[in-house]
Amino acid sequence: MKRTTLILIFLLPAFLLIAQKDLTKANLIPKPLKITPTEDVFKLTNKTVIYLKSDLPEIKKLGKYLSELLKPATGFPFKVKKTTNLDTGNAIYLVIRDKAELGAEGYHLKISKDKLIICANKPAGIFRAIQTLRQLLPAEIESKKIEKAKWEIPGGMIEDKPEYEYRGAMLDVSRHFFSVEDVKRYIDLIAAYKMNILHLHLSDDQGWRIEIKSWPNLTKIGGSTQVGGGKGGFYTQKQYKDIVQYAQERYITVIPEIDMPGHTNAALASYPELNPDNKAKKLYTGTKVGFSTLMTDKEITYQFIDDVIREIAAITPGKYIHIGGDESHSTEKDDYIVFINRVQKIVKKYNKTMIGWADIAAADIEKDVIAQFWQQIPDNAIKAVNKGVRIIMSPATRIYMDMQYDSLCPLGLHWAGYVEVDKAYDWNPATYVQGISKENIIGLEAPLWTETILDMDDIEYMVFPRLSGYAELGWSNLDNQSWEEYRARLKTFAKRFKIMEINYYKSPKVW
Ligand code: IFG
Repeated sequence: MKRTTLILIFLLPAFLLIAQKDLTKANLIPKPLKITPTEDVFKLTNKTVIYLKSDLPEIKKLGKYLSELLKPATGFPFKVKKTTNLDTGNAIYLVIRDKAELGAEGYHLKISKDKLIICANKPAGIFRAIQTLRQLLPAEIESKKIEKAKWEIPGGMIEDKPEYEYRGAMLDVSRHFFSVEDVKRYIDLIAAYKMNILHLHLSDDQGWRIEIKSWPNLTKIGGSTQVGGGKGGFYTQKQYKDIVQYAQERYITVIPEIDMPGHTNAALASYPELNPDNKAKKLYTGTKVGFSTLMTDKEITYQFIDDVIREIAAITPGKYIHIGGDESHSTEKDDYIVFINRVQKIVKKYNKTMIGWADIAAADIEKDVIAQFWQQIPDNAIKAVNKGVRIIMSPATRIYMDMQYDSLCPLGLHWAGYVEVDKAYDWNPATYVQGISKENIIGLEAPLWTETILDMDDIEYMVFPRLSGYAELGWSNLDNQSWEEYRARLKTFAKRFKIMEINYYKSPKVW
């Protein structure tokens, strides 16, 4: 055997050891803004204490969240204590400090031999930093039972903050209904990648999923089935508030969508008076789109919408309400414009900011409205930009998670093309559409439509591993974006997905 090979074989273990110790070699997704390594190593031990340096009430919850995250796999107690100084040995410090340059979600993570200091301008920054800390530890940290692993973190400084303020994932709970528990699992999974928006598609032709006390049949009848004829379901307002609270504790804002005037068969099946012939529609369990419309010329329609938006706004602390507006193929264009213009006023009346699929650009939308780009042809989104409206980038050709990975994929559709893991990652929202530049973009969102998605395993199969790439496109600076470099990081996440029991797609593009 050649001398050089022999030398390499002997040096390899040492090299691997150094690699483990080099913070810049850590496999982090989304990629942080700046990493400066040192020679230190911070070890978690059964003596490690979590110290809180802030009098914000939320800081205690964050300490508890971190302690509960680290305890199961290590078996260490991770006591949480208040402190006023930063020099009490082997400790993790959560510190809120006025650092305007870090904004709402930025953080510094400083790792030395006996101290790990997480510092942020706002509590959300502490939460985002904790997601980075999870990935700096061996994948075994995600285990719910005690694991043998080196609980060590390479020393240095991570300075990080997001590119976009809106980094979302959407779940269509209308085509197929998903339990509160499934939605909470979805929230946990997207939170681990620093997503900060959960858009819930709560109504469509096949199902109405949110209790409206003034129109009870919407769930009694409209929530009673789903695609394929299953029993459907719905969230009581109490359950919806529970989901909102769970998301809020992870610094994720819930955005409810009531799709209108199209995609409304479930509502039309619930109330005869919403129909032109005063006859309730039949419940629909197929997957066609564009065949339904509310009566845009009848006052009862706007009373209905006012009641729905009033009740949903009252249980939605986030500033956005999504009114859909897509595929209204059964609504006359002029009627559609009148309708959207009136709905816009209703949303404003309840002090919320309106989001709509970019189809709404046909109407006289105001500058504070947000349009969600989704179609293969970007005309609507560009029209919205020309009206001074900001854009959520959700091009179906890249970020629709119900698109099949390839022609063999057992789930999903492919009307917008096949989206393998490389195609999902290898684009830049800021340059993807001529005429939509970075300052027009509030952020991006990955929708999962569920015509073909039946349970949590199906959700996880379509969402992972593509979601981690979308999270990077929304959080990280993409100046040096490279599929090959990202792929090498993603490849190491298989172990983490397995330990988190995520039913991810083992893409041949990665593994
Ligand atoms: N388009 C429809 C969705 C869903 C989707 C499936 C939008 C905005 C096709 N509207 O995407 O309801 O059916 O890929």
